[in-house]
Amino acid sequence: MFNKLFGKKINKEDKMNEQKGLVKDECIPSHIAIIMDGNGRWAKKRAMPRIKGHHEGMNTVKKIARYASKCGVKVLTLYAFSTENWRRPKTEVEFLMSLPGQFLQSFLPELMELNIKVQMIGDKAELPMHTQKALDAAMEATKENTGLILNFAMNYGSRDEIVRAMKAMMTEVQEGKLVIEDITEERVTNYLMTAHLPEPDLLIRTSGEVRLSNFMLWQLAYTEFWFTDTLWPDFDEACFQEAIEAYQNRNRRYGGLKGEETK
Ligand code: V07
Repeated sequence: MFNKLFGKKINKEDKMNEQKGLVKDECIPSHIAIIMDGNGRWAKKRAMPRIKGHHEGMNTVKKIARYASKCGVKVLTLYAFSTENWRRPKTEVEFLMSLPGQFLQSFLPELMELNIKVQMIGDKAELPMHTQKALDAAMEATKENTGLILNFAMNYGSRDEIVRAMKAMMTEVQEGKLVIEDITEERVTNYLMTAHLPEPDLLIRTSGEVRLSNFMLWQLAYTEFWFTDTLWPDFDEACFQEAIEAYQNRNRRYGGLKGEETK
């Protein structure tokens, strides 16, 4: 273990990655989740309307998806729209709902080139039909891709997700398909919208806020958190790399402790 973490000779691949400015392959977090905060503040600082900040935020999504894919991250979950975001002004919500379509229109060729697969978690049925169509088109077009999973949390709330999981389990109990003794942590995990994904290794929140805001409460139980004051539209490859390196350093400090001790 010591050799693996500290004594590893720099090999050709590491050197190449260093030259390309990529973080080292070693211990790349498989699943990174991001709360992309600070778009409104970014616009306000420039005396621009909030929607300009959201649009710029979408460009950051492209940049980070590209970079995460190159680094070998397996899953990138992005909190794009929360169940609480409906309380924002109508024009702002309408603009946000147009972003999946804009994203797809401008980024689909590159998603295909990079072998990125788009997925989502959240309650799709409550979204406007044009947004649902854009999401469906993105997921359908990329469903055979085998690289990075770009997972958008859309109309997502963790408590809502847990309530749905409980209802589904209770229904099965009522129907006699499940007995209460069968309800384990593993089974609860399997009723969540993330059942098919590994748990996040690293959570990033931008813009100086230090809260979870109803994001993946169950899934983040053992995740490393990294907070930055950088606003999401200003977030770039170097910030992302810094977060990954912080994660790698923390893992290294655990000095080979595995399993329960690191949890
Ligand atoms: C949104 C840009 C990023 C900052 C946070 C809020 C604004 C990309 C998408 C998206 C979603 C699904 C999809 C393709 C793209 C998106 C919303 C907001 C609602 F299949 N960015 N982005 N969706 N923002």
